[in-house]
Amino acid sequence: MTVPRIVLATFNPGKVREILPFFDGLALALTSLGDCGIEAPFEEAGATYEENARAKAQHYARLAGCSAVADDSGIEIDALGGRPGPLSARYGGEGLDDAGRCRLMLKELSGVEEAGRTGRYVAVAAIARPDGASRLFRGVCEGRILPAARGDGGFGYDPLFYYPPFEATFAEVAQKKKERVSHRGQAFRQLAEFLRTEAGRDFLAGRDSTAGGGARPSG
Ligand code: ITT
Repeated sequence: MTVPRIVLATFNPGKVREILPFFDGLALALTSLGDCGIEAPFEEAGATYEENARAKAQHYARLAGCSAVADDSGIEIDALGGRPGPLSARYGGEGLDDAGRCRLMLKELSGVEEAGRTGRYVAVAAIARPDGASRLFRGVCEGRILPAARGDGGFGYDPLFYYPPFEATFAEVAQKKKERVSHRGQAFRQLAEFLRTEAGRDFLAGRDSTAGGGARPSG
C-alpha cells in the first residue's frame, strides 16, 4: 500500500514545530516546501482566514503535485477593532520582525486598561489536493494582551498573549501545553482526526465525490 504524501505548506518555523506532532502515528509521508524545491512565498489576497488557508493549500498542492496542509492564522485585538486579524504576519509592514510587531502592538494599546485588552488567536487549517478539493478546520483561543512581553518560548505575539486559565503567556509555557488549548492545536487536532477517518482516507485518495473544491468549515 502506498502511503499518501503531504507537503506541510508553511515557511514559518514556529508553525512547523507546532503542526508536526499532530501527524504522529498517521500513515503519511510528510514533506516540506524546501524538500519539494518550493521557495516562493504565497501572496495572501483573501479577506478571511478561510479564503487564505484554502488558497494557500491549493496553491502549494498544485506546485508540489501532492496534497498540501496549510494554516492561516492571526490575532484579533478588540480595542483595535479586530486588527491585525488575517494581516497579522504583515502588521506594521514588511520591515518588522516578531519583536517589532509586538512593540507596535504595545504602542497601539498604550493607555488601554487591562479589561479592554481582550483578543483572540484564530487559526484555520486547510488540506487541499492538487485538483483543488479542500477541507477546512477552525480553532479560536481567547486571551489578553499584557502591557509588557513575558517569556521566550513560542513565536509571533506569544510573549504578549496572556491565557488566563494558565495564568501565563503562551511564551511562558511548554509547546505541548500551548498546543492543548491553542487555536492551531484545535484546528490541527480536527484535521488529524479527519485524516484518521475513512472519509479522510477517501479524500486523500481522491475517492470522495463531494470534495470538489467545496471547503467545509468546521469547529
Ligand atoms: P506561512 O504563510 O508561510 O504559513 P506566516 O507567518 O506568514 O507563515 P500567516 O499568514 O498565517 O503565516 O500569519 C500568521 C501570523 O499571525 C504569524 O506570522 C504570527 O505573527 C501570528 N500568529 C499566528 N499564530 C500564532 C501563534 O500561535 N503564536 C504567535 N503568533 C501567531
